[in-house]
Amino acid sequence: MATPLEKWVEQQAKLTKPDNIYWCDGSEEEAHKLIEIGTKYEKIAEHNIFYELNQKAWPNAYLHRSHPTDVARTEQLTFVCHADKDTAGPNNNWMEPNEAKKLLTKISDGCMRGRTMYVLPYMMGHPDSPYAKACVQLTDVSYVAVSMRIMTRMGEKVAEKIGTRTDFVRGFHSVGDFDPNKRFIMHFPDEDFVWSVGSGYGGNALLGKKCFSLRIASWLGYHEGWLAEHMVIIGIEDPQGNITYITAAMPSACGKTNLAMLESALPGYKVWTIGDDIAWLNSGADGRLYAINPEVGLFGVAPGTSMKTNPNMVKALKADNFYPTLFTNAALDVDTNQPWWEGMDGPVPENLLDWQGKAWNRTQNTKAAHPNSRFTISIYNSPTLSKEFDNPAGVPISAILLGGRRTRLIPLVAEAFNWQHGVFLGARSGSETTAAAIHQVGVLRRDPMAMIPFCGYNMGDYFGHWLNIGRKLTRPPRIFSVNWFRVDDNGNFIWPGFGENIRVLKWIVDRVNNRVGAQETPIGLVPHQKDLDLEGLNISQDKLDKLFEVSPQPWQEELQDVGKFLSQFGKHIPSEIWHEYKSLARDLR
Ligand code: GTP
Ligand code: SPV
Ligand code: MN
Repeated sequence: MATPLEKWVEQQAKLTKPDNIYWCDGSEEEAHKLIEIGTKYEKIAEHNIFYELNQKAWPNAYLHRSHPTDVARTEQLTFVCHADKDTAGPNNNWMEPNEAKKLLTKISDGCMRGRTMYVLPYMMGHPDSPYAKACVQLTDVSYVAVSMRIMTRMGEKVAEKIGTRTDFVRGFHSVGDFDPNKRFIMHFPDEDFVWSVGSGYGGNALLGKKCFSLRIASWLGYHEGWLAEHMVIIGIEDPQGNITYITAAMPSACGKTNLAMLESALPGYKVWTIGDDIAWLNSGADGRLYAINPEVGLFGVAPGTSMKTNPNMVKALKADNFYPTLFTNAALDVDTNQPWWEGMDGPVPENLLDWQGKAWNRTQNTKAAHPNSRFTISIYNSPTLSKEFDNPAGVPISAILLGGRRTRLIPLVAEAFNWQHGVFLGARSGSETTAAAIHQVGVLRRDPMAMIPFCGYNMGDYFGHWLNIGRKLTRPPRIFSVNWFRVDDNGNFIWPGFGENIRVLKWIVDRVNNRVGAQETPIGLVPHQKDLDLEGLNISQDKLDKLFEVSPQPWQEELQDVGKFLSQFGKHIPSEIWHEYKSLARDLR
């Protein structure tokens, strides 16, 4: 008798007609076999799927060049198919589920012809965690199979665990023919099912990540009383050896991975990594909020990564890795066979191929590495991995940071007055868009809690859910807004960022431990400058003042934009949010 899992695989194979079906066991040998196949026999556009890099300088590392149209998430092609549009909310594209399936059935018919269907059983979350979820993804490309093995706990044990059960999360993925007109990333939240065709890119194709662990999981959390968030999880160790755990939500390409692996510029402080992208948050029996990272890999932005900005990541990438490391759409230094990207240490190599494999030189007005080029690496390679990483209970959270990329207005750091005020602070957040998704870059958009592309249901209800979670917590984390990206009149970042961000984290740790006071402004509590350790930094007083300035007029304009955004959600916006909105509008007058 076939199990429900076997039946499902068979059904999908009948539709997509692969030449072979291969059940992955998740072993190291298997990963190498898949890499070999991808290196020798499989192509995307004109390139083999994997290309072996200099193994001495970058052990176990391979370069992958994606289809040129397939370099970032495609939010306009991403749908959340609830039974009704109102449940999906104005924050999501929506299609009626049966209509969506009809469309995808047509597109997927025979799409795996000539290919192998890989069956990937994996867990999101530590298997001993009550919140862990057993999942199975099907895919027709070795790159995705190998990536999923790095990013998730993948292996045959998961298939055994599923056994005859029906309640596993299903992900169907095919790269199809990469035609953007036949590219869709569709979510069926009521069936724990994701169906993605036409793209091999990270967030579109590694279905355990944004698709399941955020869009579907946020909907599960809404019903089950927990939160799935686009957040870093770190422990901050102070010179006394005490560790304070925090999470931080920041939109795509706005500094999460760098924060997660921060090398402290302040002596005695150390940051321990638990997660760099996704946090599942549950209330604990002690009235505190606990966080786990459902992933086991990092899918990081390459450009800007260097010994100066993120030495821990460079060490992780260069370590003799047990798991393979993949570089996607990086440039290639022909003379040394090493990957390269803008912002890497050292001089620009003489002989570069750009991310599409074409000869490149620095007189060209283009980037050699794609601005959204990435690396995929096991979190176990990180020299900063927390000893709590595999603790299935998670870590208790003392502070939640809500950040964004704001060249103007938003101060370096501000603390919310309380949980409700903090939820409003998150709801009014915005960020300037980046190359992580295909759209115009550098445009301000509203992005509450960094979840606008990832909240799997009506965002108005999501704010209500945050408020409810706060009511359950007797010792809620404090909520802070942070912004590393404010610029001066010449367009240069005022704050040095990266390892220096520890100075802000130190203030936050001091606040949650009631060691320092703060200054009240209409938007929240900002530091007394004397309480910020700025020793050794060279920022002029007027620029420093700018980092904390709260001037009413631009804030009133911001608030108008926020009001317009929130109004779209109509009756879904909780009255508490409008209450906070009005009280800020009043205080700014
Ligand atoms: P996703 O993987 O898309 O979720 O991105 P992320 O939020 O993890 O961002 P990441 O840390 O990869 O940083 C994105 C870009 O911002 C990189 O080019 C970094 O070099 C840059 N960046 C990160 N932190 C800072 C900072 O503190 N200051 C400045 N100026 N840039 C930063
Ligand atoms: C993001 O865009 O937020 C990422 C990359 O972390 S992806 O996994 O593609 O979503
Ligand atoms: Mn991310």
